[in-house]
Order: sequence, then C-alpha cells, then structure tokens
Amino acid sequence: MVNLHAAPSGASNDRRPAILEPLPRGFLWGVSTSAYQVEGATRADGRGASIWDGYCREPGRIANGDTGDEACDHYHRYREDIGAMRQIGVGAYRFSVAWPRVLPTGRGSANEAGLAFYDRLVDGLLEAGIEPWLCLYHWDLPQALQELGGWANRDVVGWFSDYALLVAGRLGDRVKRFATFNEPAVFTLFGYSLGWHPPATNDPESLYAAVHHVNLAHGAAVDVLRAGVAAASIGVIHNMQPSRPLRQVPADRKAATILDDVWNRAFPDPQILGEYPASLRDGIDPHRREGDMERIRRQIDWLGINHYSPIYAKAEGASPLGFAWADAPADVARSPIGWQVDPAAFRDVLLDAHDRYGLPLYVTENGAGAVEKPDVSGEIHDVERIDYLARYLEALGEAVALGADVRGYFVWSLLDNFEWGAGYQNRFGLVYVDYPTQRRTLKASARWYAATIKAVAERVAS
Ligand code: IFM
Repeated sequence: MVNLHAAPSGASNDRRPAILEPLPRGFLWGVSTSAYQVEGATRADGRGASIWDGYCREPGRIANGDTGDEACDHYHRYREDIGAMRQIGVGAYRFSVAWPRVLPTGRGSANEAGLAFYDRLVDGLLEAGIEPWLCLYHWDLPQALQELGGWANRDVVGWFSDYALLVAGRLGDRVKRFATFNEPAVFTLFGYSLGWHPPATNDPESLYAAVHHVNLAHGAAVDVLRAGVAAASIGVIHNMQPSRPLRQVPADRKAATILDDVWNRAFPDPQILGEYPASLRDGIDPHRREGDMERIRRQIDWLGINHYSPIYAKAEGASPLGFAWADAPADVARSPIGWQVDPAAFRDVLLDAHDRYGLPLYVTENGAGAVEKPDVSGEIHDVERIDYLARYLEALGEAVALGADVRGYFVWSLLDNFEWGAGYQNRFGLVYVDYPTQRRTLKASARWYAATIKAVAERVAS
C-alpha cells in the first residue's frame, strides 16, 4: 500500500521551464536510482558481498561512517516507491541490478531470491504503466571478483557477459531498455587512481587495464543482450562534463585536455567511434589484443548522458596521469552542496554529444544535492532544487531547438539515498527519506516535476 504523505497544495508549482516548445512528441520523463544507493537489505535472501560493503567499513572512507546496509530499504519498500513515481507521473524508472544479489560470488550459481526481487520490481513497474530501464552495473562489483583482480583482470569480461546473460534470460521478456554501465569513468578513475572508490588503489597500469576491460565487457554485454532479448533497446550511460583549466595557463589547459580524455572520451569514443583518444593509447596498448576494438565497438541504440556541472583540472607534476582534480573557482554559482551551477554547459554537452556520436540521447541523470530537512509543518521546500531543474530543463530545450536529438530526461534521484563518500548527508531526492523511520515525503520539487510533466503533456495534446 502506498504510504506517502499527502502532497501539500500550492507551493512552488508555478516555476515551470520556459522553453519546452521544441521537445519532441513522446519525450520521456523519468527518475533514476541505483541498487547500492537505495536497496539496503545487503544481507537479505542470499545476497553476496559487494566491494562497497567492505569499503564503507574502512575507517574514514564515508562521511559519518555511513553504509548502504539499510539505505532506503527499497528492497522491501519498492511498491511504495512505485506509488511515488505514479504520483509524480513519470513514464520510466531507471534502476540497476545488484550483481552480487543475483550472483553472490559474481559467477557460478544464481541466487533465485535475488532474481525474484527484480521480477517483483519489474512487474510492479509494468502494472503501474512505468517503463523499466535496467542498468547492469552501477558500481557494486561482487567482492569475490575484486579478490580476483576486479576490473583489472581481463577475465572480468567473461564474468560480466555471463551475468548479462543471466539478467537478459530472466527479465528480457519484460524489460526492453538496457544500459550496460553507468559512468564507467567515475568508478575506474576514482577506484584505480584517485582512491575515492573501492578498490582505492593508485596504479596507472591497473587503471588502463580496468578502462580497457570495462570497454570489452560493454561490447560483450551488448552482444548478449542483442542476441537474447527480442526488441531490445540497448545503450550505455556516460557522465559528460566540460573539463576546464583551473587557471588560464598552458599547464592547466593541458591538464584539462588530459582530464577530458580520461573522463569524457575514454569510454564513448572506443564504444561508439572505435578508437581511444590519442593521449590514452600508449597506456592502453599493453592490454589490447587483436580484434579488441571491434569487440568494443558494437551498435547501440541510444546514449545516456549524466550531467551535473563542469569539472576542473590543474597541472600536477607528481601525478602519473598529468593532472590533478581541482575544485571550481571560488566565484562560480553553486548548488547547496557546492557543485557549480552552469546550465549553458549542459546545453553545450548535449550539442557536442549529438554532433560527436550521432545517437539518440537520453539524459539519464541530472539533479541537485542539498543538506535539507522538513520544516515545522513537515514539508520540504526545496526551492533551490526546483530552480536548478527548471534552468537545466530550459538549457535542454535550447539544445533541442538547436538540433540535439534528446528524447528523454531522468531526474537524479527519485529518493534521497546513499551518496557514496558523502553518505546520507547530501540528499538528491524528489522524495525525502527519513532514514530512522523510512518514511517518505514528496518534496516541493516532486510536485513541481509532476506539474511540469503534466503541462508538457497538455501542450502536446492541444
Ligand atoms: O549519486 C550519484 C550517482 O550514483 C552517479 N551519478 C552522480 C550521482 C550524484 O553524485
């Protein structure tokens, strides 16, 4: 039974995006989550350990020592969450399957109870008229595979392909939208170089190996999905953010170009165009075998883009990759958690991706984080999030008007959830989660998003 608080009337519903005229008929509105960030139930029903379970227990890794053990308990409360999606009026829900939930040691015997959860979730979505968008990998590698080298071991390509086969065989009769990976640049760079994600190593050799193996695993999974799922629509999801020099000096400009290659190009270029950026080729070469580029470059149907803000680089002599991650300059506009707000950068990312890759685009994540709590009446007036979403949707409208083939938009996130290193302190949800009670409350932004979806539908119908 749906147990959402009644949505209070009025507040903030009048801030609508100004430029929605050019959105194509059938434009898809959605919300996104990922398994480790929302499911909880990490020890339930035979789920195996993921790399995040152990990493969260290492002192100092996660703000306040938070873990994904309980998260939003979406594993048990998914029906209520589908109810929230219905109230908002979305047409699609992007979620990820937890590899260790369905294959507890990453390979070998499947866990029937884990697969049954995704059956229930998918069936519930379809009953509610919401299209399931399934992502195979959103960072929660089975711990048992990490112990064998994780993404740095070429065998992972076969393990991932077998996992894709299992998921396709079980859910492919009802799920048609598949993404292979979410933001591979993040989990490879942060995990194998910068130390911010598991396995938290800093070794360029492993980083290059991981990048290449993820690309091969993507290609292998596309083949498996294409062969195994009738009428599949297959894509991949990349974070795309303009990479800017911290200072306008040659050394920082060079650093920003390298970061652009590692962050924005290392995956979509080989996957869609069939080649690595020049600056990565020497690093990748020792891991490349004959025929690999053909294995990686498989036909996909759409490209998912996750975007929040630009990124900055500065020169760093000691860094083996030739750049250091930098905070944005002090004078930029920022969201409540300090991320730069720059809608024009979003418009330009969409236009660039359209020109460079020539695929239908879906914005699979966009949203704003905040540290927030209900007011005395129990409402969450997240006006800064509404302002952010409105301005970014205006930018999306501009990109469409200028020719970008953008077919849908998913807010990150449906729910407040486990925000990796920031734990639970940064909230991105349209729905507020009171973690001690797991009570859900629609924020003002959820009502605003619902009103926006409705207004666009009415305009198209008129
Ligand atoms: O929470 C993350 C998500 O897992 C991947 N993209 C960015 C979001 C906000 O940081």
